[in-house]
Amino acid sequence: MQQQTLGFDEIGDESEAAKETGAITDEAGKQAQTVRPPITLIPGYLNQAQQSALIDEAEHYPFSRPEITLFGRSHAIPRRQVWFGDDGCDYLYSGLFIRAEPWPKYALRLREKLQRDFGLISNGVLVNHYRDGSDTMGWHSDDEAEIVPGSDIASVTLGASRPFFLRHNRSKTKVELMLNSGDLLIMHWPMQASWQHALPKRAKVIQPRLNLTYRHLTPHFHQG
Ligand SMILES: O=C(O)CCC(=O)C(=O)O
Repeated sequence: MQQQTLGFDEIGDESEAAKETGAITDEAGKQAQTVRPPITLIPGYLNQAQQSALIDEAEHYPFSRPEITLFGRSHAIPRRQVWFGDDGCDYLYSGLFIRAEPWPKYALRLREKLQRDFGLISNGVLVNHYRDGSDTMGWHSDDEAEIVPGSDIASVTLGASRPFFLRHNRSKTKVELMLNSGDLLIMHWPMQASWQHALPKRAKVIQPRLNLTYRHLTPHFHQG
């Protein structure tokens, strides 16, 4: 790895954090003017060197493709994933128990940067690796019981650009964002209570994509 000794802010930060808010393309016409997801999109939050440091580091992440049970049938998830977290910050979602792996250097630096820049506290990160546009994430909310009430979720994209959908549970208002490499999307509390999100398939995308979602969990939730 090239930037072994450098931290995120030491290798430069050309983002204009918190200055920009994401452009939202709404597909639901009028309704979207009154029902909007509580999100902040910061394009180019990570500079090129910061992105490369994370992409290089992810070559060594212990990814796996676990099976989940849907409608009584078991399927391997359509992407690879790994969960890094503090001691006692294990995660349970879709019936899948994921033990926290120790933090790698740059994933930890990004956690610290998010806290410095936005006061965003997290103690775990789910990293998803999509080989190409056929790997995907279905509609869901990040509303697991161990997520600390009031906490925001920070999602950072690296690699291929992919559209990201949000859908309001009641009105079905749909919002589409394009997430590009280096972008940061903050999903503010209580978005997960009334919106779902998804990363749809895109046959034309041939490049890989990484996504890191930083979450704040109640420690030892699954050991009590
Ligand atoms: O890859 C993405 O942008 C979506 C990730 C996601 O929805 C999640 O980790 O809950």
